[in-house]
Amino acid sequence: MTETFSIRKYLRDLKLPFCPGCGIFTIMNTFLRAVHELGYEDLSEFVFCSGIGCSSWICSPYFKADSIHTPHGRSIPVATGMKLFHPDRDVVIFGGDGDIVGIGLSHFIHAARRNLDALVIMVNNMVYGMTGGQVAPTTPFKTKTTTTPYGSFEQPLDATRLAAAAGACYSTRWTTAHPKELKESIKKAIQMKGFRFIEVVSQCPTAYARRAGFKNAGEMLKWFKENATPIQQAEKMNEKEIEGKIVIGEFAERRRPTIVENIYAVIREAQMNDR
Ligand SMILES: Cc1ncc(C[n+]2csc(CCOP(=O)(O)OP(=O)(O)O)c2C)c(N)n1
Ligand code: SF4
Ligand SMILES: [Mg+2]
Repeated sequence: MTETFSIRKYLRDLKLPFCPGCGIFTIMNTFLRAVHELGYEDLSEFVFCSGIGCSSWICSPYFKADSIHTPHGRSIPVATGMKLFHPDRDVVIFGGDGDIVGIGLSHFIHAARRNLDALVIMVNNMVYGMTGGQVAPTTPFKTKTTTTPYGSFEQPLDATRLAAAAGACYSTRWTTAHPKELKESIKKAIQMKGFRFIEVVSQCPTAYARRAGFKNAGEMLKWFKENATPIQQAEKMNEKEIEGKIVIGEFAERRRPTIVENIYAVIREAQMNDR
């Protein structure tokens, strides 16, 4: 890798729709930097899939690549069809927390269980950003949003732990304040097989920050840095100590047959038995 990194190489010449200070810029940049460092000259080996929401705009139509937008929450089932039809292409799904583990939660669990050969990158901005900042399944307890003006009364979902428990081959969480670790995880995940999940806790200065008590994106990044707790350390802490922390690191790493491998193995076996 001698050539210097230029994000433009992988992007169409279009104006990006994200607000100033949004964490999505970091995630988009980090993904393309990882791709560059792995030596991909272009994105032709990938197929991208996304749902609806700010985070779902990361890949389509901005990446110079084959990509598809699906209805809200349905990126994983559509990506399953894409992967079964084109097993040779690397499927990458981008989506928001609402998209992937709100409306799309059952697809997420089943894809991990089936071991769909795809990489899911979930932007967890802790809110429904594009629609104005409604509470999401990932909103921290007691946080004020447009639909919880007195604070959320629900405990948030731990998507990374859930993916690990459901059978994901790789499950990891970082924040936008950890771009180096995120980049290394993306590189590792691209080179692995099976269901791979990367959660990125990200700032939404427009629809989340102020209501939740942050002045701006910078304050949110500071909060990410100060509260990020490596999983090895978190495992030694009790429930009270871990409250309000963002547990980061690799939660699962394993190899098991993917759904594509299993389908073709079953077909081969059935054909042998029919002879
Ligand atoms: C079936 C359906 N329900 C609701 C909506 C409205 N809607 C659009 S985006 C969105 C939530 C977006 O939140 P998230 O997925 O977290 O993405 P973000 O904008 O925060 O990146 C909702 C509820 C929709 N488009 N389709
Ligand atoms: S609304 Fe929030 S998530 Fe959406 S682009 Fe603006 S800052 Fe980013
Ligand atoms: Mg969101």
